[in-house]
Amino acid sequence: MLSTAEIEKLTDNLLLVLRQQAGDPAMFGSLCKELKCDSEDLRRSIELLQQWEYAIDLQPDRVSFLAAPDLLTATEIGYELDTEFCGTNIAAYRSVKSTNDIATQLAQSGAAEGTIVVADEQTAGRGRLGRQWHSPPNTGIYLSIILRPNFDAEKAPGLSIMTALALAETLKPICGDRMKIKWPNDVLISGLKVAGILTELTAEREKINFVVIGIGINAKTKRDQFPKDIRAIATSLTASGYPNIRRADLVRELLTNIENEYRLYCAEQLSPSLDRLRAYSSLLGRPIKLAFGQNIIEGIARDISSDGSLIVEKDGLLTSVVSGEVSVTSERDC
Ligand code: BT5
Repeated sequence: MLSTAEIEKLTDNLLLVLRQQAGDPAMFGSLCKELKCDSEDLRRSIELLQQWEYAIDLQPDRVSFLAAPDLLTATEIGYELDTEFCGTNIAAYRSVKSTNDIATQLAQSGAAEGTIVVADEQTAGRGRLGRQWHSPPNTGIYLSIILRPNFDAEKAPGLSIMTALALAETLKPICGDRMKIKWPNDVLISGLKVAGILTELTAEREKINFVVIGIGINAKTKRDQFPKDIRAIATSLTASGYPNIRRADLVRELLTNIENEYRLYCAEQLSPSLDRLRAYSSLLGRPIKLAFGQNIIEGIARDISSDGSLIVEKDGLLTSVVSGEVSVTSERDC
């Protein structure tokens, strides 16, 4: 009889074989032959798949794969993932304090570029400046990716908006023009926040050791599941009218887009992406209030520069700000 670890391996292989059959039933005998196991272990594997909520049709002598559950497991994310480095190592958890903390620990112990940490729930998910990120189970995507860029730390701030661009490219086929990027780290649907990004840098002097980019996406949260204090500003894909989301599919698409955008960024920062960023921006041309450090500037958001800064015009003068907090002050001039 196989050990638990061996059964899990067998189950992964069984899943691959069943999926390749695309709904056609597989005979027990031929499965045992192909997977080099006996029928008892095959049955244990099938039961395990059913426990994992895979829809499997089990007949006395045959078995067919019907549908995969909406789980953020390494198996589901890795299935047909076609990237070179983003997501080739996946650490998947049911519940963690913060995926950024785990990714930081993994990076400190040498994890490769592109390693991701993903969780179904966070008990201490965080945003920027110590703020909270509401991270309930079974609804969201909480993902951190480790990058080891070869450029100096001063070029790192643009990585947040680069990631927002990758998210926008991922959500655009679902949400179309309702989806916008709010500089520097939010993605909105019809003005409500559906995703946020937290970039954390570990550097010595000017040399980057590694960067952890944390991404939180509200996929299936119902409107009344948001805490009262964010209900008026937050949304999810489901709450915005897109209920048929499989989170693992979304993560796979996102990893592909992050890899593409990161390659561009390493070569030329945001220069090749500025037109797309401008088109996705929720701020350009609008009157805004921008708080950065101890400063506040009120003016018109005019542009985004190739390092990811927002360019604000006030009294004919242009100011470039690398990171901050923006609110739109009025709908006049839009
Ligand atoms: C962010 O911060 O938007 C960054 C969020 C990053 C979360 C990911 S999840 C995976 C990884 N692991 C972590 O621990 N974090 C990252 P910020 O711009 O500071 O926005 C935070 C503010 O957004 C809060 O103060 C609330 O007002 C609001 N907020 C909190 N939870 C939200 C949610 N689920 N959806 C929409 N808005 C939320």
